[in-house]
Amino acid sequence: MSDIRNINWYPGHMNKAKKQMLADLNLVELIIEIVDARCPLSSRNPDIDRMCKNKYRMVLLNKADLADKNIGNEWKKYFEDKGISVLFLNSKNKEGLRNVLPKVKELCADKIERNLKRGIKNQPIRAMVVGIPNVGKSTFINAFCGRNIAKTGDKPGVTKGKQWIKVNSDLELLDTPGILWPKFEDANVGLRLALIGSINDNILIPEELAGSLLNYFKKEYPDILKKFSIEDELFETDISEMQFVTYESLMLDKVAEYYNCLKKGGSYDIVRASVRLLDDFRGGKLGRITLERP
Ligand SMILES: Nc1nc2c(ncn2[C@@H]2O[C@H](COP(=O)(O)OP(=O)(O)OP(=O)(O)O)[C@@H](O)[C@H]2O)c(=O)[nH]1
Ligand SMILES: [Mg+2]
Repeated sequence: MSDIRNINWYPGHMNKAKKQMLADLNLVELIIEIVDARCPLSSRNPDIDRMCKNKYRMVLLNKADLADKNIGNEWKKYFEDKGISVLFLNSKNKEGLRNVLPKVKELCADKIERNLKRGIKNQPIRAMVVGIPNVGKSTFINAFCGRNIAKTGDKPGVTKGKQWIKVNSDLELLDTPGILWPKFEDANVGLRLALIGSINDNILIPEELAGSLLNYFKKEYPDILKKFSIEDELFETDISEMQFVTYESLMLDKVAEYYNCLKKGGSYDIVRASVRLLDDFRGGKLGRITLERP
């Protein structure tokens, strides 16, 4: 697979968004960081701890409906061991949302008390919602405040500018555009972010992503391969004499067969099959899948 580290994907608006975020940090006391529960570490901005010192912090593991439940508990422990509060969420159907406000109040209790002592009333906690593209920041905000106020979409880069949203008299949220970092030290991080849809698909090669996903299934979720009639025997095929054939390409043939993706002459349409596979993975149709363990 070509190295995702070499992809030049960093669009200009990301640089702008990062500068904006640094400026806006002065306006808030709480950082609500949204990550994708399918890869909670890869989907965290590595700069965030450095940028958000001296702020109250919470991490929401969103899209928990798509992630593997068992591994989720390992992640919870991972963050709590670091002293970071985490909550699991499904912002799409509002599961887990009612735990958020009490957690916010608990985290910011001393600030609320200090205000009361000083006689400052009606001063809401101001929180910035941050995270990489497409993790569900805007969907969370809409669900949380019960109004469709922030624009959402199933591709990265939907939110272009910041927007203040009043949840109630106690809390105001700042929706921000997703920010990615300019380069991935670890190619697997880039791969996971591509798989969850945080990198623009236009610059990615679907067959490569799909091939990597199938390899991951082979290791971690072998039952999913069975669904595509990819049996163990396939990996015993002697491909040493065959041109352009890899185990990944053999698996992709099976996937194309399963989805009935054929070209005019009857050969497999691997690109279309790969896009279908990625869509089904992203939409949770292949089951609850987590891409990394603590
Ligand atoms: N299954 C599932 N889908 C979700 C959840 N939260 C958000 N989504 C979907 O994820 C996609 C991205 O949601 P957005 O809220 O636009 O994401 P964002 O983080 O604001 O993205 P940018 O503004 O591009 O940075 C949309 O298609 C949402 O419907 C969730 O908890 N579960
Ligand atoms: Mg958004």
